[in-house]
Amino acid sequence: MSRVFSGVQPTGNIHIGNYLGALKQFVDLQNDHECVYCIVDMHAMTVPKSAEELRNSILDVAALYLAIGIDPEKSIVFVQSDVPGHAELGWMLTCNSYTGELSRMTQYKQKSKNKESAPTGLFMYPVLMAADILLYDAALVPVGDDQKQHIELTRDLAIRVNGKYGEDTFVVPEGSYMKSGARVMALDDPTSKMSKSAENEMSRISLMDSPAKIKKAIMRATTDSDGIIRFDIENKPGISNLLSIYSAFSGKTVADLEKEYDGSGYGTLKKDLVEVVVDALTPFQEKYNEIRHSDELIRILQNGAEKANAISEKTIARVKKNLGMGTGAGRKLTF
Ligand code: ATP
Ligand code: LTN
Repeated sequence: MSRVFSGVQPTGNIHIGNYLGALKQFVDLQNDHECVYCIVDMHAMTVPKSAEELRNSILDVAALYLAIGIDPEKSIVFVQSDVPGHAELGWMLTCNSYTGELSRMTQYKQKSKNKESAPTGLFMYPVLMAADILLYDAALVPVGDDQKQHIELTRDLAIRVNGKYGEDTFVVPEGSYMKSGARVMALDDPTSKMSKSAENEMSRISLMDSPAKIKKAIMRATTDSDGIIRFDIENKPGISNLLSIYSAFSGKTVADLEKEYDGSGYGTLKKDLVEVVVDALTPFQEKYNEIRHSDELIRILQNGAEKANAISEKTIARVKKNLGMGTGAGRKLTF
């Protein structure tokens, strides 16, 4: 069984973009893959926040993982900083990366824009992400479209190190992207991606939003004025985004939805979409409230960290051996 790895940052409200682009795949992949799902708190530190906020967000994402259907009996669920291998491998990869390639990362360019001095962590972020993936010998990485460039960098680093130190050093991973949902756009501006950090609350639907908030955001969603329900990202980005969201939640194809709503107004489509989204999110919210403050949640994360550590230590031992580092002393690493 090939291994899957992915991570979500514990930063604020997880939205339907995160769900449809990445999290939904996490659930689907667990039946025929060995899945490792991480809460990447070291990545979240690239944007400053208080200790309390970070700790709460970690548990929020952990509870959400379980609420959407990640099964800890099937998948490993853990917190990144509970496994020291991420930081160790991060340094080994840092020494094999170039400042030029990191400067070209669009996420870094966007997030450091208008800042007088950009945090070093933001610059190094993609190398740590590569370490996350390579640490688990993952073959497949389910993510949204916006992470494609980071996945390419991960592949480049793996291939580079393998070329220098031996082909058995790293498994070269592939990204996995959804057909509908890989890039969910903001409801108030369908030309930019739905984001946790956008100021306007109505630009997104968070997984924990109330039916009233969901209704308000969808009914207000920006559309064009020609009144025709047709998928055409270029000319009709608003309606196309709503059709994609509808399709991803309902399982109906966009073509079927176009037929179903042929001749209907935007209001009808939006009203039905509210129902589809509310019906999909309600069971997640119920499960979330059940487990968010339970001891069970902590036990699952501890158990997950133990299993993740066992895999990580093997990779670290293999990579250190290939790179000529250390002696194997000080830790239970067998070379
Ligand atoms: P944001 O940009 O909303 O602040 P993020 O991309 O910084 O979020 P994560 O929480 O780490 O942070 O993202 C988790 C997963 O969700 C990633 O795989 C990412 O590609 C995916 N994702 C984020 N936004 C979208 C979107 N609008 N559409 C589809 N997938 C998305
Ligand atoms: N960079 C990702 C989060 C992330 C990740 C990973 C995803 C960190 N490490 C490893 C997949 C695999 C983001 O911002 N969306």
